[in-house]
Amino acid sequence: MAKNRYRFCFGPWNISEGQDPYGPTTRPPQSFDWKLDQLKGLGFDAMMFHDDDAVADIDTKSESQIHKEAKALKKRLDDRAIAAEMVAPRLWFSPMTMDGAYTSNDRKCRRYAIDRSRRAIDIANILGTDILVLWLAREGTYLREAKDGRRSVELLVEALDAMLGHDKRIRLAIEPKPNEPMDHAYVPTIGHALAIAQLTRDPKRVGALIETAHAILAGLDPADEIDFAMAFGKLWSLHLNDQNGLKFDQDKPFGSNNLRSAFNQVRALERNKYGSNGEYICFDVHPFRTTKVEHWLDHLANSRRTFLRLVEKARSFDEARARQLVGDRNYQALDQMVIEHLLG
Ligand code: XUL
Ligand code: MN
Repeated sequence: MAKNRYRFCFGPWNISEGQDPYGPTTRPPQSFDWKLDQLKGLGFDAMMFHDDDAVADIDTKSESQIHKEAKALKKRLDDRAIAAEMVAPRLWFSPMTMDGAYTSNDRKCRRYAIDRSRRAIDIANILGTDILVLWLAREGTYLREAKDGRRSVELLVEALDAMLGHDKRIRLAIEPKPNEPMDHAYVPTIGHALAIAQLTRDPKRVGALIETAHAILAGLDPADEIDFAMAFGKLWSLHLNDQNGLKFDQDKPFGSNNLRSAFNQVRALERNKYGSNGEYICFDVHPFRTTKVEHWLDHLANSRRTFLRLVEKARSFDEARARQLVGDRNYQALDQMVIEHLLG
């Protein structure tokens, strides 16, 4: 396999139990330590954390208790030589985030969201990462008349400014998603994320995370989203997975639905040298609901394997011949060349 600079990451939620809105779990829960112990053997280097993956029941704990538990986790990570890739405040479970977090119509709830984000930044510091991921799960509406869209942009900027002010080194990576759980989200695409960055007190420290499935849900080509973010030097993290069209967020294994699109995502990462500043390839993938316990980790191993095989495919693609065909405007031959290359 070609030598490569890539390092890999997943989150504890990616070893999930199979629950969906219409039925219970299909696999028994596993402990966090067990998940941590699987990571290296699967060829992974880092774990990503929601704030309450790092410190359970975070809302019930004092600041000093939170710091103490985060330090204990850091030691467990160090003992296993596992890095923390990012921390993300989970702003979609609490009753305080029922109607949005930073854009809630209730001032007390907005205050809660900002305070919790500050605590998540402290945890990131302790775990040794400067990346706070913001998936803005409930920043949107179930019905448009419920919120003022212009005011919501101002509230988002206020919240980002409070986070940037809390810590001079933290970088905010916004993870856009157009819908689910909301009808319409306020930050559906990378363009929205990078535009909102410009309104903050320190645009240099506000960037983005692209998730394949989220881009597809927005009707966009994930490879174009990657090129766009990287043209601004703003792709600081990545959630590769797959998605079969405009449905619920499926988080399928990378390449599972559209191998050609996966190839083009890898090509975009290759041409932009993603990873050369230490960025990780994270797989935000879930096992199929039907998965047996003994096959529970295969979606992670398979996503990584498919990714590395596509790196080889990207590197062995006949670029000179492709340029010739582009010059000759012979896109029919180019199309077939890609198909033949993927078929091997
Ligand atoms: C939701 C999603 C999240 C974020 C982290 O669709 O992708 O798991 O990646 O909060
Ligand atoms: Mn994600």
